[in-house]
Amino acid sequence: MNAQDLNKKKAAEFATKYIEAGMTVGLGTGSTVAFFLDALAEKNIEFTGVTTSNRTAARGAELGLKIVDVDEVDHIDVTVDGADQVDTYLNGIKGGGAALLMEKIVAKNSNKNIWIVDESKVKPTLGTFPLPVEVVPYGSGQLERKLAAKGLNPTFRMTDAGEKLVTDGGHYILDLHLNGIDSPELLSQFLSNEIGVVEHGLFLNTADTVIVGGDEIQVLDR
Ligand code: ABF
Repeated sequence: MNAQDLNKKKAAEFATKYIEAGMTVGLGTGSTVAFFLDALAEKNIEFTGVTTSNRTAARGAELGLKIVDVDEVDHIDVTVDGADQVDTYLNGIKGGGAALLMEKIVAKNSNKNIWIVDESKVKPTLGTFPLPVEVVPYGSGQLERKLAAKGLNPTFRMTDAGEKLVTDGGHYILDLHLNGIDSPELLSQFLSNEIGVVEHGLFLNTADTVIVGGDEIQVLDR
């Protein structure tokens, strides 16, 4: 296992300390969360998991975990998810796994949000990781041209087969290749107001705690 995966595993295993029997737990998507699911299964903690993607639901079922959809629970005690980039304000970029829409729905319906990341994800400012934007297929070509004209360098997320990736929600992803994001708040507002944008990967004021896996575990609280 390489150093990055080891650090992901460390953060994931540390996060199980926050899970108590009987909790409803939002489960994110990605390889760090996969380590978290494995660790939870090993601890045999009785909880109800709320999924954020078909992949997480399938993995949870393989592990014998109780996994439901977000509308099957009346509240979510805590959501544990990964991230692609986190800044010093605990704002983040998510969606590298193309699950940002359901992840944001679950996160915004959670009493507490914990992100588990390896130390390579933590940066002084956001933006060197391409910003995913989930868009309605109809009109996405026009939207791509508009975002390109704004200098946001959009590219469609493609599958290995060379086709536009279709998310669990039936949408496309435009990744914005930015050198940095001066004002995440302004960019978030701009994108949210664009017709055809379903959701974007700027998760601002969302994470309450970020667990960073490295030589030592770091716990960053908002
Ligand atoms: C998911 O975790 C996505 O939002 C994000 O892209 C991904 C990070 O993946 P990994 O844990 O594999 O680095 O929540």
